Amino acid sequence: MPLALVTYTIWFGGGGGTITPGDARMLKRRGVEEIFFAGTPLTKMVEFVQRHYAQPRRKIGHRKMSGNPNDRQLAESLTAAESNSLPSATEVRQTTITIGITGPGGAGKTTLIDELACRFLKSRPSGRLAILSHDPSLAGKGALLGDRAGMVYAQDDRVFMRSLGTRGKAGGLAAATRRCVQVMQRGGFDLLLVESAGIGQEDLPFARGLADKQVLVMSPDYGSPLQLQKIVMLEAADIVVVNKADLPGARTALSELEQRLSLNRRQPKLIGTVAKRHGDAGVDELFREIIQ
Ligand SMILES: Nc1nc2c(ncn2[C@@H]2O[C@H](COP(=O)(O)OP(=O)(O)OP(=O)(O)O)[C@@H](O)[C@H]2O)c(=O)[nH]1
Ligand SMILES: [Mg+2]
Repeated sequence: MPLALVTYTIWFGGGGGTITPGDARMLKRRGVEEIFFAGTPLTKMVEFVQRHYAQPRRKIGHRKMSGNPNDRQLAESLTAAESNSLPSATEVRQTTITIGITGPGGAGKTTLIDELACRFLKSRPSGRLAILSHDPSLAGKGALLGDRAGMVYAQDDRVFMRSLGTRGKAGGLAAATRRCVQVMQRGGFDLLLVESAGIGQEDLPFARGLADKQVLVMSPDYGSPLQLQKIVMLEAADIVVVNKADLPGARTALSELEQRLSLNRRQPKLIGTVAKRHGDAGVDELFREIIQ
């Protein structure tokens, strides 16, 4: 799959052979930094990203970009928030519904978020959605920031997406997350979805009121009921999702989780989803729950 990279944004081209060498020259004149043609090994793309972007953040250049005209300003404010050089802003009453989405690595958080983006775009014809994703920073190598790569609906002009490296902070978020969330909440979005990096048993990424609702996404392969006793996030989640409900063991997982959650003082909603199946009824239910 051809892949184009610009500063802070990875843009995708079409399938193999869609971008010709002539197109590539034109795209580069318009500010795209690199085109990887079909057949380029992933390791080469990762090496390019690490070589060019695992540096201290540069100021965003004034390139022509598509999307909402305020998006570039927002991107610059987020860069300032990440470097802690944002001037303090007056508090505004924010109306953006903010949803924290967390869970172990690979549970399907990003796939679910993209499906939620699809439902948002359909149900709110002029609404705007923001997504803030986190990826772990590997010591000395920067972060892959790969969540965008698998997303389709998040490429829409009514969706603003930003990825953050955790920069060595444990627990699923970055030191700058709260500042970045506040910047995005001031951006006039109807809904903000914050995806944590993959978390462990002890983590509670959205503590201290960072999100209006917290969603824990698990896959059926968490282990046994004993493991469910150790996942602290099960006490804090407003919604618990068993994604990959198409896999063997999903039914058992749902009933074990139902039992586990019945011990909670507060009863979270439990939903089974198949995020990789377009139009899944479980994802519809999740969408209804988060925008309520
Ligand atoms: N079988 C099955 N696979 C799924 C489902 N949803 C997602 N996947 C696959 O699971 C893998 C991981 O999905 P992601 O959405 O990247 O998971 P994630 O939780 O965002 O992963 P990290 O951000 O790396 O923690 C991908 O290969 C998806 O295609 C599902 O409902 N069923
Ligand atoms: Mg992800």
